[in-house]
Amino acid sequence: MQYHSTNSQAAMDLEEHHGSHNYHPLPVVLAKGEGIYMFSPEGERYIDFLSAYSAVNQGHCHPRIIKALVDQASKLTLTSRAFHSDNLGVYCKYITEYFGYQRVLPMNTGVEGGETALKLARRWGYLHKGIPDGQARVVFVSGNFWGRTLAAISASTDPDCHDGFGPYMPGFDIIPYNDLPALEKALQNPNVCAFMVEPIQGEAGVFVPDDGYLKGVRELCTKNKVLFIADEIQTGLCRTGKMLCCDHEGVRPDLLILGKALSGGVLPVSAVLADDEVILGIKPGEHGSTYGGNPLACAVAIESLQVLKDEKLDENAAKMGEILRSGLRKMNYKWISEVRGKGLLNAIVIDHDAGANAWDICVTLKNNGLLAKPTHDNIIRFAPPLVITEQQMNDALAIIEKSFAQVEESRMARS
Ligand code: IF1
Repeated sequence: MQYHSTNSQAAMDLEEHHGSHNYHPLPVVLAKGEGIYMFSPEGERYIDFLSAYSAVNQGHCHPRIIKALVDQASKLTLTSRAFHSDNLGVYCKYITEYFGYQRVLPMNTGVEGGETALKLARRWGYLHKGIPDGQARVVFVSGNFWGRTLAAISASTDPDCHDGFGPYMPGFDIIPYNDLPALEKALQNPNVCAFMVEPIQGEAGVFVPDDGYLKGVRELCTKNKVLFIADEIQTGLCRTGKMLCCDHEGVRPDLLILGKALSGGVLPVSAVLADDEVILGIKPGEHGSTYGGNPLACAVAIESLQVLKDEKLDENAAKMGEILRSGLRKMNYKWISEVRGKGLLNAIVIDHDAGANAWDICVTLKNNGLLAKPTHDNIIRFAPPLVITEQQMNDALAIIEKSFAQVEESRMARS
């Protein structure tokens, strides 16, 4: 039985002819991952500057996480929640003490975490805020991204995510991001049960809100008896230089959604953390998932979280992020209109009118051994695994500098 293509072109051809076309990948094929690197079937080495959208914060195939996976996989992978396992309770205790919440509801993908958070919030609104049944509303911000389900795209303001999939989920209000007066106004509606927001907007293009925004969100939600739901699926788990992005302002959301690097990029694991009043609103049989809280996920998630702490990946992300942004800011090409980010969640904004194209830049970077991908046409996200060393960061900056020089050279040749 053949499990892999033997060469890159064959791999791409098979995908083209037999797979769906819901992505437009960069023309590169990977066969092996190790730390910050991925390798093609032909053995070419690439520095990963996307980290599977912040799912491999601990680096590809981290030995401790793989060991936890293999050990557990050899014992018991799935019981379903129809029965108990010998490690779900251990995981629940570990993760709730790790983040300081009373309880956790374990799910699989990030969007299932978001859906779960919204069901918990609506239920809380009916049970504890006196919202009339079926009238609960949730406030989101424009530019939000929390997945691809019909509820998630119902909240989206991005036509590529939203359009052509109606009818949409009712009960959602949209306000501008980073706008506390707009939030204060929206929360005057007594039927609002929750405000869901990313502490830094990832997909929208790494939008970092003003200092004080998260504190303001916390205060307004408390004042108006509205649940503050922080979607830390991309910003959490040391990515922005703190364990949680909310930690930069010392705020504690009422519901914390985690995913992606919760499993170190090994299998889908997500979680919603909250206290009793919120999480116990859902009774037995009212919510769940076949794989939610499976023994394999529990074992991998414990080890993935422990690695973050043992290797101090929050501090490394903060330090390496400073080096990355200052290095990028020295590359002052006129077609780079902005460099922004926090920790190792960064992006550069490309000014296409100045004669450079984000996709072409990413192809040039790929040809020079670094993998990144544009988001929203003109924004390139730079988000390497948090295990990157200073030497490796300098190597990456050298590749970026070389690539940008090549882009500039071809731009000049065209002008
Ligand atoms: C794709 C984007 C990133 C997320 C936040 C929830 C989810 C995501 C903040 C849902 C997922 C992924 C989805 C993936 C590409 C990637 C992505 F470009 F789509 F938007 F990271 F920015 N909250 N983001 O970022 O988690 O259900 O995927 O596990 O759909 O193309 P999921």
